[in-house]
Parts: sequence; C-alpha cells; structure tokens
Amino acid sequence: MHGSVENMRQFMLASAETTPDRPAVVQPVDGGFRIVTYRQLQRRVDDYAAALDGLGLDIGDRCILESDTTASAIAMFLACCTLGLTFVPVSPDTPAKRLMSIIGTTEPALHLQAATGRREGVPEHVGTARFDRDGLRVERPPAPRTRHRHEVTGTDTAYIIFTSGTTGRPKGVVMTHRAVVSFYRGMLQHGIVNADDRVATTSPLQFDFSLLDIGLALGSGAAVVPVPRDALPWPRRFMRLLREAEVTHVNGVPSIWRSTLRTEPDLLAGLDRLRGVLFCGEDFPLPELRHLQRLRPQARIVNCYGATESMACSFTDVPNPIPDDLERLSIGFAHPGAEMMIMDGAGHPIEQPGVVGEIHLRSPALFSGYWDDPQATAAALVPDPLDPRSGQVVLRTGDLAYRGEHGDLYFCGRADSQVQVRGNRVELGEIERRLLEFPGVAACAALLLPRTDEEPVLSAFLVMESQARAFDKMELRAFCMEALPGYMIPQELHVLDELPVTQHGKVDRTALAARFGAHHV
Ligand code: 8PZ
Repeated sequence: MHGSVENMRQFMLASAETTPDRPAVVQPVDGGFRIVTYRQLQRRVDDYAAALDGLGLDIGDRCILESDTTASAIAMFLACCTLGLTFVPVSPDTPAKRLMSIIGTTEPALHLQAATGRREGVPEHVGTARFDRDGLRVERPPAPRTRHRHEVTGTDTAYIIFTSGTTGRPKGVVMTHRAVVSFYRGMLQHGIVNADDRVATTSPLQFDFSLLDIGLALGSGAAVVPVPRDALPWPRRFMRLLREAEVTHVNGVPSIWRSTLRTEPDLLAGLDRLRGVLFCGEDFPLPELRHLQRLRPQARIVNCYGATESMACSFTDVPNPIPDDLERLSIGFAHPGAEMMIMDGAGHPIEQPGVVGEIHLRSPALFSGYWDDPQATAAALVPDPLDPRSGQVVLRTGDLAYRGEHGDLYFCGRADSQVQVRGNRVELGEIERRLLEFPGVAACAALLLPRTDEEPVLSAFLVMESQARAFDKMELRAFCMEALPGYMIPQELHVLDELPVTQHGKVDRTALAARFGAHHV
C-alpha cells in the first residue's frame, strides 16, 4: 500500500530516501531538544502502521488523533495515511462534549492519544490506544470489521478537520490526499523554505495551519519545530525556544507575536537566524506588523490566506519596508495551479479593480464536502459560474475582496460580518481599520452587541501598545468621526490588556460578546 504518490505519507517522507540522516523533527523536551531524523521518523511511521494494520481496520475508517504536535503525533498521522485510515485531529483541550459530538458523527474505529494523554470516557464501542516513542499500546481493540478495500488511492480521505459551524454543530471538513498533496506542491513553488531551515509550528494539530507547517518543512527536506502550547503565551520562553532550536521560520496566527512585541521586543530583534514569518487566519494589525518588520527587517513576511476547505489559497509577501501610506495588505494571487475569481451578488464575475465581491476559488485542493452535511456542502461547493454545465465546482468562500490595479486581491472581511446599525449597512472591519490608525492602538475588535430591550450597541475593544501615551476617549471618538459616518462611531470603548482568542488564536468575538453583551447594561 506504499505506492501512491498522491499520498501525504509519500510526500512528507520523500527525504527519508535522499537525506535520511537530516533532522525531520526538533522536539523540545525538558529544557532541551530531541532530534528525530527522517530515517527515524520513517521507522516510527512504519512501526505504528504495522501495529495499526494488525487491528484489521478498513481504508476510510476514522481514527481520532488527540494530541499536541509532536514527532510521534506526526508519525501517527502518517501511519494512518499509509493505511488509508482517515485521521481526525483533536486537541487534548477539546471539551468532552465537543469530542463526544465529533465521535458521535464520525463513528471512529479508534481513539488514539499520546501515552501522557488524560482523556477518559471514550464510548465503549470505540477502540482506544496510546502511543509514544516506544510504539502503540492498544487498550481496547476496535470491533472486528470486514475489509472491503485493498488499495489506498489519491481520492481517499486523508483527514477530517472540525471547525465551528453556525448551527452549533461542528462542521467536518473532509480532505483527500490528492487535494492536500496538490496544495503542498503549489506551495513549494514559492520557495519559502529550503533543506537547511527549521520551521516552528505554533498552531494546534486540529487547525490545518499546522499541517501546512509540517508539509512545508518535511516537503522541503527541512525540520519542523513544534512549539509547546505552554511556551507560547510567555515571551521569554517562546523567544528562548526559538533561539535555542535555531529556528529560521515561525508560522502562526498574528496574535502569537502580540505579547512579545509589547514586552520583549529586544529578544525578538535578537533572533538573528529568523528569516521567515508566515501568518494566516486574520488580518495582521498593521501597527504590529510594522513593529515586527522594524525589529527583523531581514525577514520575509508572508501573508497566507485561505480556509480549511482548501487548506490555504494564496501566499503573498508583505512589502519590505511596508510603505507609510499602505492601508491594506494584499492577498495576492492564488498559489500556482489555482485561481481566485470575484463574483458579484448576481453571480457574475467582477473584472474592474476596486469593486468588492465574493471570492470563489478554483483549485485541485478543494475539500470533498462537509462530513454528513450535504446541504452545507452544496452551499460551499457551487457549480462553476463560468461553465455551470461542466459539472465542475468552485469554492464559495464567504470572503469579500476587490482587485487592485495589478490584478491582485485585497481581502476586506466576511460576507457575513456585515451588520446593520440603525438601518445602516456597516462593515465592522472598516471601523477596526480606523481605530488602528489612532496612535498607540496595537489591536482592536469592533462588535455590535445586543442589549435587552434596547438598540444593539456598537462597541470597540482596544489593546494599546505598551509605550502608548494616555488618551482621552473623546479624542478617539473625534478621530473616528473624522473618517466615519455617525452611525459607525463606536458608542462604547473598552481598553483591554489583551483580546480573548479562540483555540486557533483568532480574536474570539463570541467571548467578547458574552463578556460585554446583553447582561451588561
Ligand atoms: C484571513 C486570512 C488572512 C484566513 N487575512 N483573513 C491554513 C494554512 C495557511 C493559510 C491559511 C490557512 C487557513 N486554513 C487558516 C484559517 O484560518 N482557516 S479557517 O477556515 O479557520 O478560517 C478561514 C477564514 O479566515 C477565511 O475565510 C478568512 O475569512 C480568514 N482568513 N486567512 C485575513 N491571511
């Protein structure tokens, strides 16, 4: 079953043939590092795969993989890929209720967790096993099943990643090996990483940015450095780890930099090997991005745009230096082998620069569908608007953008984050952009908060730079009024030490709404 080149295992372990003794994973362990070479990683994958194969699972059977990113977790998902088992990454932090809902819908054969994992209460009908450097230990074998399949193909499902759904039920994004590998190949054409690099990964395994990091590093013959979750919020620990692991690239959401920029900018400036920063997931607040660039002017900063439904979509270099009058970062063009179109509300493509529409993506890396949700799938994978009779589908992203003078795209919010304020149409992102222009504002979020028996209140949450001078709220109001119509002026301003973030590190708007919403009159 090792034959298909359209398989994540083949892609990620190619360097085991050519450079077996080079480091594949630099694993932080008790204050030091353990190097796992490509040869060792491949051996671990094969050991795990042999043990899993003995359990008699069929191609397409689901395995929950509950783990932080470690060398063993990487080996485990590659072992699943080897056998055509679908892995479903979940974080050890996942609340029990959410995990049970994922188990309920995917009906996995097996729950896999690290030997140190603390998950209990996995339902009886699901097999359980633990893994570490020494191998796989089966606790409860999965129920016996008939094997119908014998050949792993590129169209088999590699993984299912659950993202939050608007209906309250997590949505499972189903990805094939072919989609992932074609995406990886397009990504490598950007020449971001070479075999001498060390790529730090900071996103949890169930956020596909981590799979991008691992594919980028291993697909380039480089090493991946998993940053432990508990190091991230501590600038000194985070910076020490990056320095000692000799990291050359750091990938993560913009918020991973916030506290370091505020409290330990000199440590960041001192990372003299750092030559690349990849970010994704949301707009990088320009004041913070400028600060980062001033500290490490040699680093190539890449804006990665995309959604889990296509893994990612584009990689665009941030201009260096960022021009003083730059208002918005470009998300450029789709990666090689894919194309973004902007469509208007009537389903026609928009060609003129400056006109906002919804991004539709044509790519061999599109997901197969949402797990057990044909309705949501049909809303996201729509007939090719240019050739609806062809049977081809494109991804309707829900993201808004316009074209610049050179044909590149500029992201400007979600189709669904538009709000009405007293009957007026408002993009919260536009308010946020204005707030960010106020001297000393490091990050912000604008929200329309519902109030019991009252008009909803437009609220702004601000995080100030550490050196920012004290300011008067009226001053900021006046500043906003300079640029925005009255109904877009925040009625409430909250200065916070930090913005709450989701498990993925994005601004957690739901948490802000819960904290400052209805009850808080
Ligand atoms: C953004 C950006 C951006 C996403 N600027 N808004 C993985 C690996 C590399 C690049 C991108 C990915 C994505 N899968 C990461 C991600 O955030 N996926 S998501 O499904 O959780 O959210 C997707 C949404 O986040 C997009 O539709 C955008 O609205 C937003 N987003 N990247 C601004 N660079």
